[in-house]
Amino acid sequence: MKRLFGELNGVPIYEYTLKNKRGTEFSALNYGAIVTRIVTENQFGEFQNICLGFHSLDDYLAYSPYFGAFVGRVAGRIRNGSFWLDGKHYDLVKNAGVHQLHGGRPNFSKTVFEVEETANSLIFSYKSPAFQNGYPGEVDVVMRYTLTEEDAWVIEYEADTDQPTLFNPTNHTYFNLSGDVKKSILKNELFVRSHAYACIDEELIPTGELREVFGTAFDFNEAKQIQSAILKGDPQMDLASGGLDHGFVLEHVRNQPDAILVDRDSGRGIKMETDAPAVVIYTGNTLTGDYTVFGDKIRPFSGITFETQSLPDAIHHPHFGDIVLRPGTPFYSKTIFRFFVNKARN
Ligand code: G6D
Repeated sequence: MKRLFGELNGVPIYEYTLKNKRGTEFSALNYGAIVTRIVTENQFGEFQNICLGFHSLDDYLAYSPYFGAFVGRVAGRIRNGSFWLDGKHYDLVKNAGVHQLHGGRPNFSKTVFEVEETANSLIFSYKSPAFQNGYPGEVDVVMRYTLTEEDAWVIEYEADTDQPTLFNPTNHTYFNLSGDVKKSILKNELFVRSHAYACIDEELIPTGELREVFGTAFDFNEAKQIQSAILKGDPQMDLASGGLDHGFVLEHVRNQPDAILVDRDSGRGIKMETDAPAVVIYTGNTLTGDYTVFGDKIRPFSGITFETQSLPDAIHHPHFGDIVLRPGTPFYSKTIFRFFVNKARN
């Protein structure tokens, strides 16, 4: 099912909606593969949208801090917007001071995709031209969102290149499980199966140090309220405007979630599972500006992202893992967000 959402340089922008038998709805645009709404039930049987977004395309064009967006070719910051690969030096488009953020400009979040609809999936495809934003290789990208009958949102990324290049995509949906943008995510309980995170500098770029979480505010191996971590404090959080904006190395236990987020008031929760080596968790620390989200003023901590990926700036830190995409070895990665609700007892 689709409806016209707006028009961009004469190109129609559609909002596609998937719905399952439980009544859960999931909508996304052919622009940026942006997830505009995820409507799920709370413990009282009310269906509400649990992600940040806008009602109009104009707002996405003017304000969006990557709301719901497909991010690529490379998520996060690349120091000095340049890198060496196979003995060659590449200069990238710099869109964060002298650095590159989320693939440069225009990146996937600002791209119009071909979309194919199936009964429970939306399949987005795009051919990213060689040297787009400075990256070598023409890359064929196919990304699929599926909404299952069991309330799982599945993201599958596939890519193929004709030249060695970098590829490390993610999705930038900000969840607010309360269904009410006025409520912050600070009281949400967070579990992350991670023993170490990537330290950042004052420009939010990984320094290369992987620091153990034990005994620090970054230890979410037992679920705790996000605000308790922030109150405990850590100089690393100060660098990120008083919250999380860090890559966590995931431990991955078979058939177990990598992260869990719970909002006790609404009864809603999410279990996140991924095959990606890491997740950048951003608690919306710098969500400010002169705009509204579904009618409410944007505020810090009004959403939280789970940006599954290899650690940011991996190309400059060999121990962060390999994000080089080579011809003949296609990229595949899968992330699942399982939505659940703990119903109120009568
Ligand atoms: C990402 O890590 C970054 C943040 O620093 C940035 O502000 C946001 O995207 C827009 O999560």
